[in-house]
Amino acid sequence: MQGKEFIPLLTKYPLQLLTENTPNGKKVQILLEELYDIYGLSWTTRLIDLETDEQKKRWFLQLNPNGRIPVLLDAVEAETVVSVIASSAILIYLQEKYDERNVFGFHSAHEKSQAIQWLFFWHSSAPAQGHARHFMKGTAEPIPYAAQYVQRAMLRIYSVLESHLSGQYNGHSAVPREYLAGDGVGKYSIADMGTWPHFPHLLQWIDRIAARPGVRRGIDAGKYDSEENPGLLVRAE
Ligand SMILES: N[C@@H](CCC(=O)N[C@@H](CS)C(=O)NCC(=O)O)C(=O)O
Repeated sequence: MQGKEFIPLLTKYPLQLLTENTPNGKKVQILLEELYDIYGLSWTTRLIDLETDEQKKRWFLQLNPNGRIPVLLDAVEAETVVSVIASSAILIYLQEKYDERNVFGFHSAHEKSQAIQWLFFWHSSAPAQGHARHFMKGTAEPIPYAAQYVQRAMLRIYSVLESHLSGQYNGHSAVPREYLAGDGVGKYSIADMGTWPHFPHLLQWIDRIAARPGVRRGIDAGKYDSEENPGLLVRAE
């Protein structure tokens, strides 16, 4: 999108992020901070009050007709400010333009495509999370069929991520992946940044449980894995 009728305030700085600390805002905030660490990238942050619907006002709709954050404004030439909308598209734009060494992206076409595939996967799945919240908790009267439908849809989406990360379909190796995109165990990239912020409670829960000494010991392969402890195997004669 090419912005024309700009409010002077918005053209003052070369790179600006209009955001709020929501999952879609966070993913772009994270990439900007990562780019700062690697390249010293600087930008201006502008916070949008979603409670008062600032994002539905005319000035904002000129930048993003979808009336949602995040929006990235980039002054590409003296008189031209580009408005980039849709969080995953912003991640791709920033990575392509400001991450020259591909620290958060990939050199090879197939790995680059993997990152885009997983960005698309989550971008198209994320709205289902909102639908699930609505039909499971937000309706005045319970609608059991709808609640069950959206819950199943969400569980299916989570199971796709889980099985991808588990590496179970990686052929013989079945090595768990560390990141969503990239060969082998993968590499931290925009695909992870685009997905991770949508799981704040789940992640805290996983970390909280995983940090318990009893849990660490209770899942210790050195103690409980039959390959490492063949002496503990029980076999019927
Ligand atoms: N597909 C859009 C969704 C953006 C979105 O849903 N933003 C939310 C905050 S996470 C928002 O602005 N909500 C306020 C509203 O809908 O008016 C993207 O990825 O950028």
